[in-house]
Amino acid sequence: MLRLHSHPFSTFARRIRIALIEKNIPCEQVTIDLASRQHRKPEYLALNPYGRVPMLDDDGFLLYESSAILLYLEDEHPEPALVPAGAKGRAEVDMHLRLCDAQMAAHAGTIIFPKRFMPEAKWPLPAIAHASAEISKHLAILDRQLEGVDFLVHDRFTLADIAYIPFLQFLPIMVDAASVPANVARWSAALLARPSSLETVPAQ
Ligand SMILES: N[C@@H](CCC(=O)N[C@@H](CS)C(=O)NCC(=O)O)C(=O)O
Repeated sequence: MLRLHSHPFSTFARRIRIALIEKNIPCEQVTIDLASRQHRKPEYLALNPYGRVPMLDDDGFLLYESSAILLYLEDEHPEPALVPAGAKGRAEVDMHLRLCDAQMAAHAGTIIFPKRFMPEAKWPLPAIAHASAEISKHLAILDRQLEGVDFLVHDRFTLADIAYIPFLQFLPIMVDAASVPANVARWSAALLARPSSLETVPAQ
């Protein structure tokens, strides 16, 4: 039996919840209460020594890091395929997963966490401005890659798109809306309108 340890507000866990829905994989959801620091308790650290969500438990096989979990689910549940067949398609998906983490998620955290959970007076404004500029640079690159296509890899919906969805949700608080390039805006709107996205929209 699959068990996903997650939290409804977690961007990284949302990637997995979307993939589970897209692949129609039954999975028990265990909420780890981040607010009460359940993720730092010895019982949870014994499962994931990094004390983060998501964490997948497949009959005792424990896996953390959302990108690794996405690829594991793909291998274990290949239909419907969310990675194109062949070395090139898989490598491109892997490249985008890593770039999403390095160029988007790393900076998004600097903005999303304070803006969602901290009073405005405590927002680290210089760090937020830097992160926002870095995200804008990345969006410009994505925009060129999305010219004339609907998805990042081989013009079909893949794990690469899923990895971005939780962060695209917060684009309006990360960059000036008017500065979102047209192809990214089109891609983002379509991804956020998918039933799997709508079913997993965080309450906050
Ligand atoms: N690189 C990790 C990041 C996971 C992560 O940072 N999760 C956040 C929630 S979105 C978390 O557990 N934060 C708690 C903490 O770091 O104390 C992944 O891709 O799974």
